[in-house]
Formats: sequence, C-alpha cells, structure tokens
Amino acid sequence: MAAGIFITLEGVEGSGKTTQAAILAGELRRRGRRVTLTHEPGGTRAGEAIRAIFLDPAVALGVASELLLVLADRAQHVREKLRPALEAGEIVISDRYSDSTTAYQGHGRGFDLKLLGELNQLASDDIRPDLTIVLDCPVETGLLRTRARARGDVRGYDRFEGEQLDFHRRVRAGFLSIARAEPARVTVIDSARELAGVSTDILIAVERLVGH
Ligand code: T5A
Repeated sequence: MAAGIFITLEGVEGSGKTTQAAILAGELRRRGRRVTLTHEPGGTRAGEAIRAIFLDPAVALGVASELLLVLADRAQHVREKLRPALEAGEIVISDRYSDSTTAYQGHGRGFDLKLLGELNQLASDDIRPDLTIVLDCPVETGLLRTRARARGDVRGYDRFEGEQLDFHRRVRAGFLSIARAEPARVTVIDSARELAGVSTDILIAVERLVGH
C-alpha cells in the first residue's frame, strides 16, 4: 500500500501546470517535505524516448497508436518512479497523468471512454491521485501563452499545440466533466489570471490534504 501522497496537475495547453507544479514543489520542500516532481509523457528514460515520438508532428500516429504510446509511458512511469516514491512516503507531484489521457485521447480524439478507462487502469496499476488540480482557462488564453513561447523555439509547435481550437475545446470540456464526476478528488482552479493568485489557491487545496 502506498504511504505517500499523490497530487496531479491537469489542464489544457498553457494553463500553467509546469510553472505551478514547480512553485508547489518548491513551497512543500521549503516546509521540509520530501517531494518528487515529475511529468507525463516522460519522467523516465523510456518515457522521454516515447515522449519524443508522441509529440513529434512529423511522425504519423493513428488514435490507437497515440493512446497505446502514452499508456506505455504511464506503465513505465508508475512502476519505475511513482510507486517507489509513494511507498517511500514522499509527496509526488505529476504534471499530467491519467486524466490527460481521458481528456485528450477520449474527449479530444473520440476514443471509446469505457475501453480507455480500462486501459488507463491497467497502465496506472491502481495508483490513483489523492488530489487532482485542474487548471482551467479558455483554450485561447493557454494557446496564446504556448504559441508565444514556441515563436522563440526552433522546434515550433508539437503534435497537440498545432491542433484546431475545437479539439482543445473538447479537451477542456473533458477535464471539466471529469471534475464534475469526481468532486472529492478533483479541484478546478481558474488559471486565466496572474500567477500568484493561482499558486495561492493551489496551496490552499493541497494544505487541506497534507496539512500546513
Ligand atoms: N498528452 C499528455 C496527451 O495527449 N495524453 C496524455 O495522456 C498525456 C499525459 C504534453 C502533451 O501531451 C498531451 C498533452 C500535451 O499536449 P507538454 O510539452 O508536456 O506536452 O505540454 P503541456 O503539459 O501542455 O505543457 P505546456 O508547457 O504547454 O503547458 P503548461 O505546463 O500548462 O504551462 P506552463 O506552465 O509551461 O506555461 C506556459 C507559458 O505560460 C506562462 C509560462 O511562463 C509559460 O511561458 N504562464 C503564464 N503567463 C501568464 N499568467 C499565468 N498565470 C501563467 N502561467 C503560466
């Protein structure tokens, strides 16, 4: 049985997950907590290799291949990194996890949600978040942020950043529907505002779980 605490950050492109995950990890460490900060896709050596294929828009992928790749990444991540850190009693913060698969490959791409749920369960080996923060903002706001960043980056847009607005709107609706279905686990925080206010609200949600 895992003794640690598992927190995931989810949301659309540019909603601020990576920035806020780092701030949260820093604050918890400052308070003396042992924290593993990780991300999907990636987080392990195999995962980073999978991530390169998964995000590269020049590599053609069908919906099933896309799904199975990200689940292979998760299966490795859980067994190599998440479970050991949780068993060691750490607070684990993951920038994206299984809700991203439901939102992107399920709601976004249209893969059957029931089958996807079963496959997600296989990949995650019963490791479920204690708390999930969905950072919510209009998709236009998030994409403006990531596209501003991509302009200064020779790699350009990845597979998902280059998708149509409608795709991103389905993904956002997917996250909100997960939150409605599981209110005890999932907290939605408005991230279309300045960083500090978002960080404060995340910390309040986390303190309810881990204390001060
Ligand atoms: N994916 C992933 C799936 O399709 N299925 C899955 O199962 C999984 C796990 C991952 C991609 O893979 C897909 C989803 C993704 O498309 P990624 O590179 O890890 O790719 O992409 P993201 O997780 O989307 O990361 P991003 O960096 O694009 O978005 P974040 O992490 O939400 O945003 P962040 O913090 O990097 O911020 C983006 C920019 O905005 C600024 C930051 O400084 C940064 O420049 N910013 C703000 N600006 C103003 N106000 C704020 N409040 C701001 N917060 C951040």
